[in-house]
Amino acid sequence: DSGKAGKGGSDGKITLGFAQVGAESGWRTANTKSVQDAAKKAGITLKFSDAQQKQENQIKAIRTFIQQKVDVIAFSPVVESGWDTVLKEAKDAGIPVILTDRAVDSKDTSLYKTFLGSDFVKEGRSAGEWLAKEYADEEGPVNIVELQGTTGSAPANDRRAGFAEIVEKDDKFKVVASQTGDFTRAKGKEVMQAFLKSHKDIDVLYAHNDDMALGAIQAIEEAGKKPGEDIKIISIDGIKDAFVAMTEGKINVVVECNPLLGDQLMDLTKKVADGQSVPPRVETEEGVFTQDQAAEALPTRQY
Ligand code: GZL
Repeated sequence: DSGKAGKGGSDGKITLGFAQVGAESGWRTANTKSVQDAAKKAGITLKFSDAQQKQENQIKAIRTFIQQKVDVIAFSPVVESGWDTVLKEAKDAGIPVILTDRAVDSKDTSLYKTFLGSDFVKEGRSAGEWLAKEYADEEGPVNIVELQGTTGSAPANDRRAGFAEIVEKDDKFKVVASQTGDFTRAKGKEVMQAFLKSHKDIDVLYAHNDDMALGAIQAIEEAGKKPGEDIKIISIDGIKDAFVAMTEGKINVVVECNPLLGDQLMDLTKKVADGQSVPPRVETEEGVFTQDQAAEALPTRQY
């Protein structure tokens, strides 16, 4: 065939090439499972690659999908920049691209059909708004340390910006340290250990994801402090382990970031493979959970 994206492979089934970031966090593994389960349910043939959080591996995977003449390509860009060349190659090959979870900073929005995922700036603002309420009656200073997500990634950039937008409104809030923990438990623990060594009076940890918060909790306890009390913790994602930590009083608030994008992705894939137009932006529904809600919500959590 002309290699144009069309009704699908020889068996009439649509083939989707999915280039995943990696397996760095509980959120990511839940996201992968959601995509794989949804593809099966939708009768879509899935070609899946794990880039171990390296952009060059994601670019290689996309090039392989192009050579294999898949019908649609979807991926979660590990960082925002550096995608225009390979996305142009997909466009020239007539293969439509769907962005899931994370966005790219390409100026040319014709390089992808839609972006399905959360609004990370909103998530950052929700984190800041909880903090502002929590300390409304205190004059401060409130010393904050921040564990950032993967450097250059949309969630790290936007969660930082959204949080800063709110806390910068009141100069009692001071971000005394901010560094990447690369969204992993191990790195989150390591960086929190360093924060604890260089700052004696930390009041709050703002972690861009639960895995780094859970790693940091180990460091805080090993330093003889009480997470959730001596150091309040704000986290993002909403994986089960974070809800358990809230029931133990170790995390104070979790801003949900929904990884269960599989079904929506398959619906968009079918439409795009069929040449139908789709909305340029599909935003995921998600909430905010405080400690008092954790026990009741825990049994309902799907990831
Ligand atoms: C957010 C996603 C982030 C999660 C992390 O949508 O890209 O990557 O917050 C994951 O847990 O590693």
